[in-house]
Amino acid sequence: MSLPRVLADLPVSQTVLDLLGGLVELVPWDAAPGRVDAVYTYGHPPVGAELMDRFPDLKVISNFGVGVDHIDVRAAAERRIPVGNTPGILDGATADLAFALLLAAGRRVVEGDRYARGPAFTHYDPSFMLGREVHGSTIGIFGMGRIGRQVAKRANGFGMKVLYHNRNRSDEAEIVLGARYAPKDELLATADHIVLTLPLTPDTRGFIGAAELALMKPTATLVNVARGAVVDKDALADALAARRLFAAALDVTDPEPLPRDHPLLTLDNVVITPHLGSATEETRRRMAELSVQNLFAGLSGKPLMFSVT
Ligand code: 8YV
Repeated sequence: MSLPRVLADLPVSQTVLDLLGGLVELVPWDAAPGRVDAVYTYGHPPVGAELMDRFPDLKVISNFGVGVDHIDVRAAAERRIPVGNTPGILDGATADLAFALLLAAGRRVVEGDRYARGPAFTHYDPSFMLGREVHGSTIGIFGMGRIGRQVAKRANGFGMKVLYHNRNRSDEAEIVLGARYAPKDELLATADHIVLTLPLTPDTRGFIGAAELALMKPTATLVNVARGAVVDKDALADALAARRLFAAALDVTDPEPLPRDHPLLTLDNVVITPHLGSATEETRRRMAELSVQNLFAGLSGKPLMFSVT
């Protein structure tokens, strides 16, 4: 009997290859129509209805990651193809990175590193490279899901006042983490540090644009560990260049990478990381395990560990 054929968004990591154990045949993304039993994806390129129709034998789409904005989930549901993802296991790592970025933006860590390595650093100056305080300040979190709650937990440790905005109120955020729900505009106008942890959906595309940036304090920072398209990158570059915003830290951009001539890449008050939210050995290992479990479950017609369909 031939092995199940899995269309894979290459390169597939060695960890995933080991977990697959030679039990499937990986076929490249641009494979010609023919028998394909599953799709294994890392968040890019898109998985749309056309691809599903090109491979009518699909039994499962398994995503290495929690965000499935690149998959047409409705088209998959209509075709009864389960879509697996990896929620719950990457929240801590992603919240850690959000905090690393918040501290980096507020305290000018990356700018300072660049400076300390260069010839301009000749002596200590007490009025030099002043940042914005993190401890005791107000954090505003857009998106109070699992990752947002982990960010709030870290904010508690820093003695921050926590505001959040979400489609639904979160009892856990309010009762356990002491977060206060705020309308979008109030959160924008009040927070010293804003962290985006919300999924990309038609409703959240361009969620932070020129109007929202104009509401933020000029002393505020913006951290995005969600998806790049949640923020209007041109409006953000304008605000940062004009110092209408103190700093931004972006783990995600739209597109990734940014076009080499984009103004965000030239500004000192921006920190950019290459989509590292879940990038620790431990978390990536768990993501590999869960995504492969989802894949094998779908291939054998069993319920997935985690499915969004
Ligand atoms: C992944 C992520 O690294 O889970 C997500 O939604 O953004 C990251 O953890 C990404 O999906 C690419 O694999």
